[in-house]
Amino acid sequence: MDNRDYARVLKEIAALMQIKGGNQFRIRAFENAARTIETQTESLEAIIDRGELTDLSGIGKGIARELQQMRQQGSCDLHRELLAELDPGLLTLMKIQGLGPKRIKAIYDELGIADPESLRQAAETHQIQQLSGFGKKTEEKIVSELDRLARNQGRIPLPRAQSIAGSLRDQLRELDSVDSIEIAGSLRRGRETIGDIDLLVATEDSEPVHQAFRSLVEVEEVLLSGDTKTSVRLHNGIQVDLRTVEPEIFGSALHYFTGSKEHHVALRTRAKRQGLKISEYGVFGEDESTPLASRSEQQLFDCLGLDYIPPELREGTDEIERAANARLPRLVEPGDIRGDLHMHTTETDGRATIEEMAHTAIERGYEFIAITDHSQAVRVANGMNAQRLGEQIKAIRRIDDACDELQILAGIEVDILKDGSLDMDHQLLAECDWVVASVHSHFGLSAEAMTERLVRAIESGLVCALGHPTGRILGGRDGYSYDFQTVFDCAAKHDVALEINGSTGRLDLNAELAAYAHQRGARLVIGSDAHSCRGLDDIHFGIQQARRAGLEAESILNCLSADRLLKTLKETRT
Ligand code: DGT
Ligand code: CA
Ligand code: CA
Ligand code: ZN
Repeated sequence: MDNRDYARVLKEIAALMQIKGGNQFRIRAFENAARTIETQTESLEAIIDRGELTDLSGIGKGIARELQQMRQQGSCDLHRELLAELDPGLLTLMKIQGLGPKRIKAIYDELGIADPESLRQAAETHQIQQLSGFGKKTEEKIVSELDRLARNQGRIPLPRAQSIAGSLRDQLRELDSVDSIEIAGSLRRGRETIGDIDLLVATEDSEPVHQAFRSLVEVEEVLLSGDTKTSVRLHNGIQVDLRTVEPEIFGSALHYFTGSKEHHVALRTRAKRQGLKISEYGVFGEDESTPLASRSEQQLFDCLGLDYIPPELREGTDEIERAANARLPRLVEPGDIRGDLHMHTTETDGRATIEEMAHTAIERGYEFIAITDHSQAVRVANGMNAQRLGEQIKAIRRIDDACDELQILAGIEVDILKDGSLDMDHQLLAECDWVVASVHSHFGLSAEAMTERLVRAIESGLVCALGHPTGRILGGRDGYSYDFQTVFDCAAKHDVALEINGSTGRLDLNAELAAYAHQRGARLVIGSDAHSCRGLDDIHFGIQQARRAGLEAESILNCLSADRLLKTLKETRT
């Protein structure tokens, strides 16, 4: 979670207490604490980990306790209790502009409304304008706001934005006047959700580029268009900004439009001390007409006396200090990945056979893969019972024997049942080379019960990795709650890897939790969770989140050679 997430939860708590009719001082305290966190330039998690939370103005012991719990569990009891007592739908109502906590309380108290659908009905039948303090205008505003929320459900998941941006980039790259083109902004940094897409073009002749961009078939509406910037909205509602610059300043412009804003603030502060100025036009010393660096990002960082900072680390945390001291991690790269340990085949819900998956893996240059089809508890996926797994293991061994270029491991994605037991005969699990254990049901357990459930699975001694460890659906369902520290520590102790699942709907673990898991000493594994040959590509999203987590190849299990992987597994599973 970043500082904004912590601040948001505190604000929601304040609003929920207001709706419930809580103590005004306490409500004010939560609002003030949220403001303090929002204006912090340092990562709140670093402050929590140093135990310096209560040094911040407006953060007392009580609020500090909630924040620490959020750090450990991703959520806090107070927030959960308030939502359980009132209604989770209230969180959506809070997104409606013009409806502060006081008005939501009035609607809730007078009409018992706590969700957007009932609110729409009440507004359309003119019950809202009859409440004291509400008028016809407010009622109309509520309806149009509900429409806006329904249309644009906030930020776009990274994988979706990536495929749209990639296609726009590839079309524009064809133009004669385009020297080079890059995706910038939060998408280049690999944030898991994207506000809008930013494209940057180097060109000597910008007019035809803007013209072509405005005329793309994907474009619904041109929001603004000038010599250097065009903004459009696509038919799918996504906004795209295109900027054009001269090739001489492409590096500094790319750096500028990649962001983040927080990274820029920190970098400018440092440059100022060195008597330097940074802008999208370059790094400047005394002479403000000729830049000292501007053509490439590498030049720019060289000029500032910094190691090159990869875009994934440009979030304004501690990357600049580390770059200044040659202490940046050597982030894992696609070429470091030697195999993929999470994929499905036609045996359950995949669309390709074992042979087809193996063939694609060879084309990708992998040394090994594991076939991990579902166990029977996942009935919708046609999960395997013990007999089918037995046959599947034999089939995998047979295909592996006939295949010299690739080591194909016999594996399974076994379900972790409600009580933490594994949905498969233990003998057969022991026979598998690789066992991913995942939760696919009973997401609503209490944090305590979920923690016990995961711990029990880890302690079985049969599991090699925990699959998509939080169960969140990107832009959809939140992950289940449990005590991350307890589970990650337990995984570290038992040499069970935690997965960074790259499939487009998940990105799970996310970067923050992956960094935390690493900090707790757990090993990570990056999996595509492919359900087709093409699905193997999704490993890239997992790699990108691992990079945002600051991870190096040596922390990642599937960067080992096949021999070392098998040796490690043998040592840890007996
Ligand atoms: P997003 O679109 O909300 O996911 O996040 P970004 O980071 O893509 O932000 P966006 O699209 O507003 O701007 C792209 C980059 O341009 C941003 O990361 C840094 C740079 N930038 C834009 N506006 C400002 C600004 O007002 N100040 C500074 N320092 N940089 C800016
Ligand atoms: Ca953006
Ligand atoms: Ca933008
Ligand atoms: Zn799964």
